[in-house]
Amino acid sequence: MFAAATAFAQNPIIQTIYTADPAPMVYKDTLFLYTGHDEDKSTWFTMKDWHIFSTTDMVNWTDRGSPLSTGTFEWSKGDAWAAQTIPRNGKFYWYICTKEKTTNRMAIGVAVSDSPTGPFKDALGKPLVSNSGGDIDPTVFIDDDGQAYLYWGNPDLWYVKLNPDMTSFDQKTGIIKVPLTKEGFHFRIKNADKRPSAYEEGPWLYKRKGLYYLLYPAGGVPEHLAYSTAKSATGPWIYRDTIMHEIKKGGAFTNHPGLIDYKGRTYLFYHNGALPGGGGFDRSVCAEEIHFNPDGSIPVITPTTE
Ligand code: FUB
Repeated sequence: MFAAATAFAQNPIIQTIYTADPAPMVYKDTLFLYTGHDEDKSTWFTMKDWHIFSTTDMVNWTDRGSPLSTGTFEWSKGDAWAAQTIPRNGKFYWYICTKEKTTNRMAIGVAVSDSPTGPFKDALGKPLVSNSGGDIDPTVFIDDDGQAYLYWGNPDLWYVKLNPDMTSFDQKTGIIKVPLTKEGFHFRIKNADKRPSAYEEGPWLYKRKGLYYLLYPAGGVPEHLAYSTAKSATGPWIYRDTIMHEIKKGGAFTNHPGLIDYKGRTYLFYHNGALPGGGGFDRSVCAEEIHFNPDGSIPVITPTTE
């Protein structure tokens, strides 16, 4: 048994279903965890809905059900991939990616609710972004000056400045492609001829003491987690280091970061294949408390299930 100061649920923190692509959100006293849902043993992702869990102590988790599925979006053909929710103006905006019927490519949509647990409805009735075909893994961030940003993408990394309504973006700035330079995202060794950097997908934005952190799965398959930092939410990004090495146990070849402060501590959420029967398409969400180094860098985190 852990002492109270480090009390923590056993990883994987959700043991009733397979979950993936964790996106934590703090609202009032509660940490809400928005996840994807891996459904069965297959040779590709079988994901039809998104789920919500919540905790107030990082030990006991409450299942808040699944108030959002690909069926919520009339324009979706299927695939409930990575997503993230954020509160603003008394509403909750859940940015998702799913396959668009008309293009047969992934696109980004947004659902809205008056409550963190739903019911959610499609805010637009059409995608918010249908851009490159690599429109997956949206992450949303509101800076201290109130400007909201949406980053996403695989293999390219894109962002927009969201308007205050959170369901449209600044058309003057448009959709910006982030330059994937060696300085920002570190040169990858595997498939170096195919991609310019280690950045893969699943970006997550976080700010601490005036420094912006961009976390992301990196390095091809199997993915590890890495991060870059910048002095503004739009970069330029400087590559820092690996946060979590490739997870060998369980066979999950993807990973997906979500970093958040809660009750004076900082937690890294990620996923692996550690639940019995788990694997690359049957993943499970885990969390680790992290402690920044005095210079603001993030140490390498060892998953407790390794
Ligand atoms: O869960 C489906 C996809 O796998 C996500 O969109 C990626 O981030 C990877 O985790």
